[in-house]
Amino acid sequence: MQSISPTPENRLAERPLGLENVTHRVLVYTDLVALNPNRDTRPPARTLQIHLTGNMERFMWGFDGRRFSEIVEPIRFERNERVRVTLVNDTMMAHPIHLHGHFFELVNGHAGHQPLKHTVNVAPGGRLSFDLTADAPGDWAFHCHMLMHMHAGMFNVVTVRPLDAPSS
Ligand SMILES: [Cu+2]
Repeated sequence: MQSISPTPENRLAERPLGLENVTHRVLVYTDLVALNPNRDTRPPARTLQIHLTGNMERFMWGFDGRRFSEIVEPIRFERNERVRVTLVNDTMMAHPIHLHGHFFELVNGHAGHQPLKHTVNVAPGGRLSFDLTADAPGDWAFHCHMLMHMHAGMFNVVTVRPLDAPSS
């Protein structure tokens, strides 16, 4: 592991890299409030933690210490289950993590009006959570949107099953 962050922490209220010292106003994630109430009011039935990992020297990136070519299992969700997913960025780079097929709610302190996102930028040494209702059956890409990171391994498949259940 290269340049590992010792204690990832919630950095949603901090300005992103490069905008720390500008004089104009900078919106941060804790400023975002959904205009409409969140549709799924169920508390998460389970939690899932995923580490964003890398080796800057070898330019390898991945989830939980493995790049995609080494990952044997997709990330599985039961259809319509409600899960709180925590992303822990163990690296010293930002990773904009993107989930296809769904909008998730960023847990940013505005319960009931959590902002809907499909991509969230995880600050270096940052950790954050989103609440996901896995309401889109199928197989979906889940990856860093820095395409060089994706190609270097920070990618996995999200599988939502069953395919044929009636949606609730
Ligand atoms: Cu990345």
